[in-house]
Amino acid sequence: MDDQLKLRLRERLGAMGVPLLGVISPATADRHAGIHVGWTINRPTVRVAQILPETRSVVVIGFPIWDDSMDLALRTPRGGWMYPGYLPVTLACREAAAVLAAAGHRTAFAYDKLSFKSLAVEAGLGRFGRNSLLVNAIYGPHLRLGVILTDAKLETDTRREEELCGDCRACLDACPVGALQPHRVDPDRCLVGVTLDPAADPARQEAALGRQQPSGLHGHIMCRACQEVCRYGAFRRDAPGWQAPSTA
Ligand code: B12
Ligand code: SF4
Ligand code: SF4
Repeated sequence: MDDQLKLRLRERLGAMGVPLLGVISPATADRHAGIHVGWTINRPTVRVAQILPETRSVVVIGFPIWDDSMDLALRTPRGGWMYPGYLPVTLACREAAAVLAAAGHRTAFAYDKLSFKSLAVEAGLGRFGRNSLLVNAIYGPHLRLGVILTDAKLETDTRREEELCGDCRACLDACPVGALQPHRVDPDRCLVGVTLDPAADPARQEAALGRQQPSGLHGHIMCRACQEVCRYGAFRRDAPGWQAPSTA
């Protein structure tokens, strides 16, 4: 067990603005294999050994979102989409890989092959909110998640059992298209899902786009109504004078 290595990961990623980092075992991660990922992905999540056979630890990180620019979806010249707001968490995953490689360890990334929200719950980063997102008591749902598999044996973390949502249903009521059932989003209704799905009907896509904020660039700010109303993440990223929460 390499406690120093986990500490080093926390320090290096903390310096990049990553406050949330948890570790789970491959066995815990594998409990969430076989979940069907729908939308444009349309295949089940896999066991970690199918990505990195030597996996001994699964590192889950959460990167806070605090600015409109991090919710951008930009049109690529060839008509696809890219998401600049996912760059920081990608860079943080690479930094984690660099720290682990310097200690002689192998790493791999997961992208859409694992259920990130389920793994983040297992790693103690937060709980499933009714908005179907991982909700953390400090950062709310305003997070991007990253997962790094490694052959390093790191100390594992545990789930948090505190109930966050209580009787609240604000996100369910806030969704402009009724895409949310408690803990579940319908990707065929969610404005984000409809807009970014290349197979969606163009007229529905156009209508969905019209309901989201234009960015003035070649793109738009993705809908986040179900995040904005959440009582967690009280730092309110759009509030004047907002200051980054401490990375304790
Ligand atoms: C496909 C996808 C989408 C699709 C479909 C979403 C979906 N079904 O969850 C669409 C395009 C609609 C979408 C939209 C968005 N997404 Co998205 N998406 C994904 C992706 C690639 C896969 C998720 C998925 O479909 N999993 C399959 C489903 C069935 O599994 P699951 O949601 O993990 O389901 C488990 C839980 O729901 C749980 N569960 C279900 N009911 C209940 C009830 C209780 C009580 C409990 C405890 C658990 C529970 O059980 C399920 C099985 O274990 C992930 C990345 C990843 N690799 O995980 C990002 C991801 C989930 N998306 C993310 C984000 C941020 C968004 C958007 C805000 C858009 C954006 N700015 O990027 C919106 C939010 C819409 C919403 N309210 O959920 C983040 C979530 C961060 C967070 N705080 O949770 C992720 C993790 C990407 C990332 N790297 O950060 N997304
Ligand atoms: S992102 Fe918008 S459309 Fe999608 S579930 Fe949340 S509020 Fe509804
Ligand atoms: S808005 Fe309310 S119900 Fe929805 S995720 Fe936040 S606390 Fe839970």
